[in-house]
Amino acid sequence: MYDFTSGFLTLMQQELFTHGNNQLETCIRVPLPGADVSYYPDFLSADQAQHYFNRLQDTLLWRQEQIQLYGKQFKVPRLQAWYGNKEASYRYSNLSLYPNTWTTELLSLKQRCEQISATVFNSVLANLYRDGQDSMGKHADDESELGRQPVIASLSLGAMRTLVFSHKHNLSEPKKQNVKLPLATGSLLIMKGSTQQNWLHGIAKRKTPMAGRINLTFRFIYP
Ligand SMILES: O=C(O)CCC(=O)C(=O)O
Repeated sequence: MYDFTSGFLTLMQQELFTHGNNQLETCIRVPLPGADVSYYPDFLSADQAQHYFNRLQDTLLWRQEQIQLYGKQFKVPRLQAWYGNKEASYRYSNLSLYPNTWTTELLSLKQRCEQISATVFNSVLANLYRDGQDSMGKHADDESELGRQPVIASLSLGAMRTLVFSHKHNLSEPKKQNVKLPLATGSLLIMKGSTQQNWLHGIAKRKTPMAGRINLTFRFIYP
């Protein structure tokens, strides 16, 4: 049984089930009201996770984008790369991302994520957090091109970082409403159903020195 040691998030339902290849997969349902979130701690072995981390760090076309907020330009506090099918361009925070062509590694990870989630993806946003100072502000993946109830498969590689969920509507005691989920290397988080309608999520900065982390979020973009 896992306990993510935060707020009300103590009761986890753990399931073991098999896939076509007869591999046993541990799945933990994260009990967020009005959300559908599952955590697979051992989606990749430690060796596989290290292999993919190195390959993706070395080969993806990383960029530090600039976004405009309140009329000012800011550098996004992490590196990013967008890959996918030709039709899958993506807009957020006044930023337009046009897809690079799939790499072998991304295609093979996409296939594994599709199998486990029984979903088709046509794109992936890769984020490289170079150290604890890199972060992602709280947001919901609720852009119209993702559809009303998107399925998002989020794969973590490298240093452990904590994903913080905050409820979008119940803000009476915001701190208490935060649910923290440490994401281990090789783990997969699947968000679906009404998760993006009801919850924000983000990665906070950390003061302590830490190694790099890559996160991949596989998505389906409606052209
Ligand atoms: O790095 C993470 O785990 C979060 C990534 C994320 O929220 C996103 O790409 O929208």
